[in-house]
Amino acid sequence: MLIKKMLKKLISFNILLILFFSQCSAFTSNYEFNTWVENFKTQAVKSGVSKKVVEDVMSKAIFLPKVIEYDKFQPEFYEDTHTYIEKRTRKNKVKKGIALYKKEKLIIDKIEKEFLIEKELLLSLMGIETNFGKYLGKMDIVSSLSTLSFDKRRSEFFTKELIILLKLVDQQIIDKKILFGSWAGAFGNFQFMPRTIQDYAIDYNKNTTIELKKTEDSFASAANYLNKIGWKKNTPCFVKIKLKKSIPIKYLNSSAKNIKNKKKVKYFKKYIKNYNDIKIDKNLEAAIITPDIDIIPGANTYTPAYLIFSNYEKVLNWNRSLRFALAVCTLKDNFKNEI
Ligand SMILES: [Ca+2]
Repeated sequence: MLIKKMLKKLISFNILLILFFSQCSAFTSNYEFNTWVENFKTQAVKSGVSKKVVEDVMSKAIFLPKVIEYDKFQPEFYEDTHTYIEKRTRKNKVKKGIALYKKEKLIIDKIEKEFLIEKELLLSLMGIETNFGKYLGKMDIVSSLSTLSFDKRRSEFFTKELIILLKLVDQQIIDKKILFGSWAGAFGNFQFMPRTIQDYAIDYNKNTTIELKKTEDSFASAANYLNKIGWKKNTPCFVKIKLKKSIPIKYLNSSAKNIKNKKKVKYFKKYIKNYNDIKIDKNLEAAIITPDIDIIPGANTYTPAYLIFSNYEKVLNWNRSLRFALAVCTLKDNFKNEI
């Protein structure tokens, strides 16, 4: 009996200890986060944002643990290519995109002509990013970006994004009341990060504000972005290929960060089983990607494999994920067959 009682006491004491330490660590991380906010505010003022805007916007910044969880668990890093593409390019998505296009035909056609960007590509990006404006994200972007800046892994990148966001508020390009978006700090129908807004977003309908949650400004801004980074209308994005095992491993890219070993398509002829079925200009510059290597445990080295072209790399500029770019170009082609 005595032993039982002692054991019970010991267990409840341990629970108390655990509670005490978890409170302590929450307190420490809150304290550390608040210290980070104070340092950041000084940095933001130094880089030219008015003190009033810095104080005003940053006063509401809180640490969001969920953001770190989302960041560590992105589907781009664990879903195999086939699943990733299939989930994002279904018939239902095509149907929804066509309905939107029919409703906004005049403006979308006008933007396609003016910026030389296929409407199918614009619809595809909007469909994949936000399911045509349905999932714009409800996160407070200032807190998302603050959390990711406070976190050590990509602090520099997100700190820069946050300073740009404050500048956009300071210059009255963005209204601070509408700063809700994705966990990663992206905003609007096409999920623009602050730097993308700064560099490429436009007030297309000239009513003095950039409205990235409305059709006119968001489509024109996305088209302007793709045009400026060099998307070439009516040229290919990627082709699926069947590789021979004789291909040297050095030609297989599996990282979106740096596409290596680009050659003319005809150079790869001896390594591609279905070469004669590929109906594209064989003098185009291409690279080979095998996106499942390194990500999917036990993935086959040679399949799936794709020849990718300059346009594909423009979509990587948008979002540096091999699967994302494949899904965008696949959905774009699905639209092409329907519109
Ligand atoms: Ca506008």
